[in-house]
Amino acid sequence: MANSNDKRFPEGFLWGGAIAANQAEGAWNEDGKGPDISNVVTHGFTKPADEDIIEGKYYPSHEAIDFYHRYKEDIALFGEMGFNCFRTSIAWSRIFPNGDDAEPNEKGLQFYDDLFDEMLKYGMKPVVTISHYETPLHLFKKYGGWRNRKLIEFFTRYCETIFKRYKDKVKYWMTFNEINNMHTIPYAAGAIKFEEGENILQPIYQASHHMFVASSLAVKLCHQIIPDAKIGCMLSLSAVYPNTCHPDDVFGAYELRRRSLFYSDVHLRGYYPSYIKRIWEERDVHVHMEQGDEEIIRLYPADYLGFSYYRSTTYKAGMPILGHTGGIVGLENPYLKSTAWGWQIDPKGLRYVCNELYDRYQKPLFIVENGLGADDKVEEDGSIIDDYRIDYLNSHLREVREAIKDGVDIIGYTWWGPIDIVSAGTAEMKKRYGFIYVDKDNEGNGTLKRAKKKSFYWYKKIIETNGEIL
Ligand code: BGP
Repeated sequence: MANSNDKRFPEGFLWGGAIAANQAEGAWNEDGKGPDISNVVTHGFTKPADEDIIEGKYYPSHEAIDFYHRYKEDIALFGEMGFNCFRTSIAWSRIFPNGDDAEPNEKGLQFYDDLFDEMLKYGMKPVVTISHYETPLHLFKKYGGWRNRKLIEFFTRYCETIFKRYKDKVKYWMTFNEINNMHTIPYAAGAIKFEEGENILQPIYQASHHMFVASSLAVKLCHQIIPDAKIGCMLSLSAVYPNTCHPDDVFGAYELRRRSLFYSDVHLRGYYPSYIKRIWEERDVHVHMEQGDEEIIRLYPADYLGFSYYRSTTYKAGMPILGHTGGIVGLENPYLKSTAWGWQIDPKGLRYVCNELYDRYQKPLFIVENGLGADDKVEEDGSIIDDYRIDYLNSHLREVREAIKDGVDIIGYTWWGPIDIVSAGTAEMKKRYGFIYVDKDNEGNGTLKRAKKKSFYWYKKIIETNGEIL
């Protein structure tokens, strides 16, 4: 920003939206795509998934919002809002249907060529998540997911294939979506298959190690194949506060936060932090590392930190920190309002997290998920007056602007779900994030017709003025 009362964001700031293949594309088994772990999920990733697809059962990801066939219409709508970037994931099993295939699936590669061409046609830089809760189901069933070191080889083959194929089109990459969710939703984040009665932290940290090595190998390959690209790590980093000023709550919140920051510490600093040793000892975790692993992690740290921010939660001494699944359940913060899904709305928390992360890493940040899920109402005349979403957008972007003024280097902002898509946590359609409404309900009924909400026109103005209107 030129001077302190300049309200515009920096020149070249990336404005856009973010989705994930499994929550939008549908066409779950079309053109050679193999099933991935999202295709056996019925009620979101916080509940157990089926081992196999059960004939006749409804799986939200099978059709999702049919982005696979409708992406040209949707990208045109994003272009109308003025996006200069757009984040989505490549579905690993479109490229390698089983994950361990020797050769890629050309029809899958061609789809993403066409998709990136469409984005570039509208001036949108593709921002690609390499693995967004979409591990090929076969890798879960045959290998037990990321707890098996073989996945490093399969992931590296996948990365080399897509880097070579899309090197002239994609200059922003990130490896694993919300890798710190290995502790809360290990099936989604690491496709981990657990054994009866085992200490679950053992496979969680062993799988995490394999993913750290794989991510560093991806950084090495990306820099070799696409020298002008940036490849980041990606974490879920909504804010965590102590429930009271009691020292036990304060230190407990600090420890809880560090369970997530452990993942960005390794990805961005390039070594295992000293505090992890005590955690592993106390929880009887013995991570096996092969010769050269720590060297790879040290030599190839991520270029930037991508993260999702939705809310803040509070921590009270005694609440579980590790080894639980199903998301971090905080206590009610009396100073904040909640969404219909109980997520506490905290714009200032975003400024706090941007400062916290930039102070810790001094590497560029990319806010690749921020948004409000709400059960929008369609009026008689077809309009959708989502002022609550406009308020959420304005209040969070104003705090992003404050963070930039605080000296934080922020690459860009992609609103999560610029079009209504399937919720990851609950698999619902009615938890709508979009500036664009999609006619589909939780049971899969609807025409899939798209409609612009009031927020569509507002985000367009924000981008047009590079934030000055905020
Ligand atoms: C994050 C995921 C996204 C998205 C988001 C919103 O954890 O990276 O995939 O789903 O959460 O959560 P939900 O869809 O459950 O509302």
